[in-house]
Amino acid sequence: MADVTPTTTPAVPPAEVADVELYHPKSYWTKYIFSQDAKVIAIQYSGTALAIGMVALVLSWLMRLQLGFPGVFDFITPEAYYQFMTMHGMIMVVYLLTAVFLGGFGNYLIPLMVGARDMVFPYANMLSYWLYLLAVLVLVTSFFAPGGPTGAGWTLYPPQAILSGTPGSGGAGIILMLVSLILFIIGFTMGGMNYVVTVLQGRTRGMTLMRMPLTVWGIFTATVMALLAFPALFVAAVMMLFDRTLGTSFFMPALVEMGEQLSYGGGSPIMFQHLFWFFGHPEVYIVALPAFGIVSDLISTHARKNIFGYRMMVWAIVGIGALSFVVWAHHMYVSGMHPYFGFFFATTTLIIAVPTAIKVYNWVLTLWRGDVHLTLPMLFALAFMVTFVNGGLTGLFLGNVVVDVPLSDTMFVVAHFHMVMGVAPIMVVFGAIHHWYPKVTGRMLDERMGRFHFWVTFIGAYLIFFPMHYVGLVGVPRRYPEIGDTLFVPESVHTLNAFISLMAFLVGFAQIVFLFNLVWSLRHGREAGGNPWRATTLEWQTPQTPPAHGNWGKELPVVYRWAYDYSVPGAPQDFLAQNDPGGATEEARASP
Ligand code: HEM
Ligand SMILES: [Cu+2]
Repeated sequence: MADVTPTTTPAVPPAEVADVELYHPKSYWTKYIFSQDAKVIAIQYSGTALAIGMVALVLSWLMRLQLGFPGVFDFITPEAYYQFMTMHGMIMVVYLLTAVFLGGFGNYLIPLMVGARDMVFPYANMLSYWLYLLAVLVLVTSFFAPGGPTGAGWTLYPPQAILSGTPGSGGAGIILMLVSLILFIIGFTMGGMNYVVTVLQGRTRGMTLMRMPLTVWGIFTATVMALLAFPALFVAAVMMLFDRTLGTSFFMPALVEMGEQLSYGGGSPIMFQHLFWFFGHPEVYIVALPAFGIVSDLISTHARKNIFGYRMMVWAIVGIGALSFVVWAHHMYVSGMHPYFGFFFATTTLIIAVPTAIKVYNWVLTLWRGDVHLTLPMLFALAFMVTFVNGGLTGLFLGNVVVDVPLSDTMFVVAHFHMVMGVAPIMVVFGAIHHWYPKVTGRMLDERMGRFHFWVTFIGAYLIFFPMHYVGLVGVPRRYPEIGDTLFVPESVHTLNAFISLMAFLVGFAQIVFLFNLVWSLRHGREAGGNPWRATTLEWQTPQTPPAHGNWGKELPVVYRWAYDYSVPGAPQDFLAQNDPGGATEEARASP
């Protein structure tokens, strides 16, 4: 083993902040509903995100019904298709994945993993959830608004997003979408501020930054990124709202619609694209970095091996986070930009492949000769690695201007981003839920339902999205509800489309089994005990499971080592928890 544990510091540094007096809930309402406990807020965030995610899943079925069997289902008009598509994309990216990784896992894991009693600003943390819920409700309202939800595509490009030809532009659809995003961002900022300050100021004694589990590094870096990226979307949403309601022209050029000169003039639609993608590209990594961190910890724990190259992993996370702010215009190669400009963005895009590849190598080297237990968290982590590398490889195609231009706006793009930021992070969400469910509930998830769910979802996702690359390569455009008997489209595409749709239903069904498992195991799951995976990180060392209010009882834990002391020779249990002072094993470890 090349990588050795940083040795214990001789004197434990004093705590960075004094132990705080927590808010003590006095009633059922303040304990479970308007709770300031990060653990309760985490469950609220996750539950809401999974619920709205189910809506997005149903919308994807409706789209697949239309694409697989065009003309059979009359109620899916082209307008409805665009509305389903827009809501599906936006919900999946923002309201499900961002919310579940940061609001859900972030809230639950940060305080526990760094040895804090709670987040630093619990009241703002509570408000964060309620604003998120409000944002979700406003979004859902748009389904029932006159004219329905917006059908502008999840990118909401003006001018078309607010022009009358687009579904949801005349009524309240687009307005509700923008208001919902604005609320989401305000809510997220309140939570995000908490995650950052808690990591920087709330760590317990001995928990140096370079001893934090990679899960915390991933969520922390993603939060910093989100705090920098969401403001771009925020101002874009506010300006578009003004364009739509007050008649300003931030993004609106002079336009003639149906022979009629509109009152707009002088604005720049391309400016919106820049603002949107300045948010939109980092958004991919806001979802991916927590996934990277979590996968690292899952692999290490379930292979009983220290993570390979911990420091490199930390710097790769931070490096990817920084680089992803200078690649956004690779989404705009066909916007008419100057080719040299495109060259710059292609270069930065390909440079990101370097730290990303480092991470993948380190995961593989962590697994290499490990004692790999094929538990469900491990299976999902492996599935993540496969799908992420797969999606990353097609990203190399799309990152190059000359290859992207013919592939742009084809189903190849849809296949690419579903692999890399749809399937891959969702695998981590499932793996993480299987891993931490025992801590949250005290019980294990049912293994048989879990394995059924895993295999159907993993193989099924490939059967959905792999053929879609081919559909795109032969030229089928994205965002088309129907391609009809277009000359260049071979018969095989129609057959595949039907096949893909059937697979989408199969995968969807497996998700219902997963949700059922979550509820069923609450009462019938096997008792988990405090540390069923024999893991080293602090959340597994709490005096109670599930952890009680304030997490740690009387004394905060003291940290003596990093999070990856697995298979330690001479250790009584094969691992040393972060708060284990060790002792005799120290020499054993020094001489491998
Ligand atoms: C079984 C799972 C899923 C299926 C069957 C599915 C299906 C689809 C379909 C049919 C489209 C429309 C393609 C088009 O006409 O251009 C689409 C778009 C999209 N999906 Fe998914 N999807 C799934 C999961 C996800 C997940 C997990 C994400 C999270 C990132 C996601 C994000 C998106 C986005 C961002 C769009 C683009 C919407 C737009 O073009 O405006 N999808 N999906
Ligand atoms: Cu991008």
